[in-house]
Amino acid sequence: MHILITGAAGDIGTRLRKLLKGAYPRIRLSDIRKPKDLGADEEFIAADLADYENVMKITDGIDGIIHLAGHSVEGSWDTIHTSNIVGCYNLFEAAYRSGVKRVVFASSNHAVGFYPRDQKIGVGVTVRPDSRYGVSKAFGEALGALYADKHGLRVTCIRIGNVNDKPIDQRRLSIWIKPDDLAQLVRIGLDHPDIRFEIFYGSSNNEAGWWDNSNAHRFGYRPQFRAEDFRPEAMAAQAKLPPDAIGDRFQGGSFCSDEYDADGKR
Ligand code: 15L
Repeated sequence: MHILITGAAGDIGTRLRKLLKGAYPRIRLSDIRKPKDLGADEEFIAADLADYENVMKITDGIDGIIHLAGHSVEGSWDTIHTSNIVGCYNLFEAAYRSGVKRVVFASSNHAVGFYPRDQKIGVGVTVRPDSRYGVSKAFGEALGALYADKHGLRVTCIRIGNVNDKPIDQRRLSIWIKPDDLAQLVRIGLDHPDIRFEIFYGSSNNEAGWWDNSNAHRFGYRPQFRAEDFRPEAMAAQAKLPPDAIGDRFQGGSFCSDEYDADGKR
């Protein structure tokens, strides 16, 4: 398989390309900027996904795509629209036209961030985005479903929690994913013969988790890392954070409280 990683110069892209190197001998990297640590043996093509011709170039000859590119936090509508709506549409359309077989889409917990923390949710719930960014991830999931159902692409959307070496506060004890576990989920999306359109939660083995990830388990996902191993340090870091009444109520945290003015206004 010839794999393409978009957003390869970003934090997740940088971690994943190292973890996946042994598994896929042919990996093409793409981003607007060149990764700082690009090896002489690595294939890189610069591309702006808002430009469809660019996207056709990077998808040419590719079998499977790990689509990480885009604006990765909340932003202005203009930014989100260009990077995450137009860019994501171009990616799926070019993948289809280029004969790509599989796409693994980096969705986000922020597509469902307005679920309260005391509710456990599976992949069947209605999306409840907590930001324009979250809306763009819900849009990407919907596009993935369309290209899977209408055109037969095999699409896996991973609602990624927080990718890091360890959980950095109380919220992240529930949504943390170690890069190695994310690599395991990505490989299921690229390799599993029964994938058509699936949504997984991107979390490690988190006792305090809010997500029912049985769909990922059904495809063989066995997370190897436990957030609880880091509880004391995560809670010590939490104690230094200012209180956030809205953010602490909902799964999306500060993405929910940011610009929030729903209470008692109408
Ligand atoms: C995300 O989707 C973001 O890309 C990342 O920067 C974190 O904010 C993460 O969610 C999170 O919720 O911690």
